[in-house]
Amino acid sequence: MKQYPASNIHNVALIGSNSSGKTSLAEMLLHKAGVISRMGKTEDGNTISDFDPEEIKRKISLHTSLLPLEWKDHKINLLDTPGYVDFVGEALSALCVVEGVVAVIDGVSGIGVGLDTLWQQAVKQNLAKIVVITKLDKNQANFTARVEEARKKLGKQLVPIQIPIGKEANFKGIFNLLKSDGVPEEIKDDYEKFREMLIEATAEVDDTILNDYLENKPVPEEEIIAAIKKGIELGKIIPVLCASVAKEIGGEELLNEMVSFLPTALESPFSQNQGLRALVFKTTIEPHVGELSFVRVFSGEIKPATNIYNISKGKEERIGQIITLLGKNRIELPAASAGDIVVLPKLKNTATGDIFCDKNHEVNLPKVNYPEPVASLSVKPKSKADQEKMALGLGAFMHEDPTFKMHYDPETKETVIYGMGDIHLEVILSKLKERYGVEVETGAPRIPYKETIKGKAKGQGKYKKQTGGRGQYGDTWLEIEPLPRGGGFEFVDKIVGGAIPKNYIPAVEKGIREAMQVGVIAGYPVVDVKVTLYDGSYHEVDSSDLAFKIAASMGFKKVFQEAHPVILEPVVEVTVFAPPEYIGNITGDLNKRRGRISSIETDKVVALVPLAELSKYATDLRSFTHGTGSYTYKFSHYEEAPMAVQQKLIETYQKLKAEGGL
Ligand SMILES: Nc1nc2c(ncn2[C@@H]2O[C@H](COP(=O)(O)OP(=O)(O)OP(=O)(O)O)[C@@H](O)[C@H]2O)c(=O)[nH]1
Ligand SMILES: [Mg+2]
Repeated sequence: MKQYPASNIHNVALIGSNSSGKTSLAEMLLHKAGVISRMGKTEDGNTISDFDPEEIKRKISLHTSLLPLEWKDHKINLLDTPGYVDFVGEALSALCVVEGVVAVIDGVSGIGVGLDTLWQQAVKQNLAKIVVITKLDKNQANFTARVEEARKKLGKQLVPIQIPIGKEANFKGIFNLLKSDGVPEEIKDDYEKFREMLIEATAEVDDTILNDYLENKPVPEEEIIAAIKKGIELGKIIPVLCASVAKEIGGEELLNEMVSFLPTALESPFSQNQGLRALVFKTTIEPHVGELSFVRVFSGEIKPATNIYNISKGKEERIGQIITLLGKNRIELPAASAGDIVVLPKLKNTATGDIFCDKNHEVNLPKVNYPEPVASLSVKPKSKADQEKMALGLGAFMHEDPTFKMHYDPETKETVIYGMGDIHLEVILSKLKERYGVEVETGAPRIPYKETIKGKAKGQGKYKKQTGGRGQYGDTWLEIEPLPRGGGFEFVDKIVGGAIPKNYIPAVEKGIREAMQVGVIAGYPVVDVKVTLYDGSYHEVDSSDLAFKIAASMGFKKVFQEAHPVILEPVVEVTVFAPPEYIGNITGDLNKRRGRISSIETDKVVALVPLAELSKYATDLRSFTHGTGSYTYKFSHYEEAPMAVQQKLIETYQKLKAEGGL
C-alpha cells in the first residue's frame, strides 16, 4: 500500500448499537473499493473485520478492527467498532484517533442501545459525523420514520442528502437530494419534503443559499456541497445517507461522501505540530503472534529501523517493521506518515495510552476516560497447577483491555476479575481457555466482611502443657473493648511488677494479631478493637514465645466472643445514570437492595448500598432500563450487617468448621 500525505487520509470510526450493521457495511465498502473480491457475512463468520475466533463464535464484534482502503487517491482508515455496551472501551479508544464518525442506524429497529454514549463522546470531541440508515431492504424498514426518530434523539442537525427509491424488498436505489432534476415519480413527495429540509439547513450556514431560497431561485449543487461541508465543520449539519448491504446499495456513495465531507487527517487539531506526536490507542497480544501496538501518528513520521521516544515511559523504543492490518492480514508499509494509523509489532516498553514524541515536547493528545469496571467474578483454576498460567493469561488481557481488571485479594485468598458486564467476563474466560488452555471455576466474589465487637469483656487465656520433658506455659489476662469505626487495632501493655517478663510481650501481641486475621465468629478479619494485657503469669523453664502466642490467641478468641461480636459489611456509594423515565424504577430497585438514596436528579441517582446487594446489578440495571442505564461505585464505609445476614454467615462458617473444611 502506498504512502499518502495527511491531506489525503481520512480516519473514520464506524459506531452504532449492537447489530446495527457496521461490520456488514465495512465489508461492502472494502468490496466496492476493490480490497476484497467477495463479501463475507457476520453470520457466516467470514468478514474481514470479525476474524477473532470469539467473534466468529458469537457473531458479534468484540474488538475494534483496522480496515484501510484506498478510494479516489485517498486512504480511508476505517475502524469498525463493537456496538455491544460491554465492549464500549474499544469504541472509546477508536474515537480518540479519528476525525470523523459514521453512525450506523438499523432501518428496522432504529437507534437501539449503545450508540448514545458514543454519540455523546463524538459530540464532546467535535468529531465530524455522517449517519447511515442501513438494512433498508428488510421487512419493516422505514427511512422516514428512522430519520424522524434520529432527529429527535440525536439532533435537528441531521438532514438526509439521499433518499431511498423503493421500499423493503423492492428497495432498488438511492436518489441524491443535491440534484434538482430527474426525480422519479414514485418518490416525488419524499423528494420535496427532504429537499426542503436540506435547503433550509444549508441556508442556515450560507447566506447566498438563504437569499436564493427566499427568492425561490434554483440553488446550484456546488453551493449546497460547500454549505454541507461548512455545516459539518460547524456541527450544524449531519448528513444522513441510505444503504443496504444485502442489495449492495449505497457503498460507492458512502465512500464518496466520506472523502468529500469528512475532514482529512491534516485538519485534525493535533496535526499542527512540528516533530513526532503519536498515540498508542490499542494493544493486542496473541500467543505465537506477539504484541501489536496500534498507533495514530498525528504529526511527524516513523521509519523502520529507527528509535523513537516513548515519553509516557521515559524510554527509547526500537522500531522494527511498520505494518498496517486488514482485519488480521498484515500489509507492510514503507513508513508511518503524519495522519496515518499503523501497527508496530513487538515493542518492548509500550502500552495502550502511551505517547511517542520528541523528548522536549509537551504532550497534549486526546486521552480516553474508560468507565470503571462494574461486573465482577471470583475465579480459580480447575487444576491447581494452572494457577500461574491463569495469572499470566489474565495479566495479558489486562494489558490489552483497559476496561478489564484482575486483583488477587490476600484477605479472601481469591482472584477476582472485573469487567464491563457479564458478557465481557464470559468472553475473557473463554479466551483464557482457548489461548492459554486454562479452565476456571467461577463464583460470586466473596464480600470482604469484617468482625468487630460492641461490648467490653475480660478474661484469661492460658496455655499449659507440662507432661514429661520440656513443657509449655503461657498465661495472659486480657481486656477487650471497641474502637470507633476505622480505629483498626490498639494493643496496650499494662503488666506491672514483671507478672509476664518484657521479652514475652511481643509474642502476646503477635498471638492476638494472628487470631484477628482469621476471625473468630465467621472467619472474617477483626477490626476496630483495643486489647489490654493487664495480668498474667509465667514459668522459669517452660515459658516461651510460642506458649505466650498461643495463650494470647486463645484468650483473645474467648473474650471476643463475650464482648457482643458483630459482623460489618462494606457499603459503597453508587451513582446510577439513566433517562428520566427510568429514575423511578431505579430508586425503587435500590430500596429493595437496602439502599439509602442520597440524591435524585432528572437522570441520576446517588445512593449508599451494601456491596453484597450489588451482585448482578450490571445485568439487572441493563435489563430494566433497556440498556440505557449505567453506574459507577466507590467504597464508602463499613457498617453493621443486618441480623439475618450475620446469622447466615456465622452458621455457614461454623458448619464448615465442624465438617473440618477449615
Ligand atoms: N437484510 C440485511 N441484513 C443486514 C444488513 N446489514 C447487516 N445485516 C445483518 O444484520 C446482522 C448484524 O450485522 P453486523 O454487520 O454484524 O452488525 P454490527 O453493527 O457490526 O454488530 P456488532 O459489531 O455486534 O455491534 C447480521 O446478521 C447481518 O447480516 C442489510 O443491509 N440487510
Ligand atoms: Mg460488528
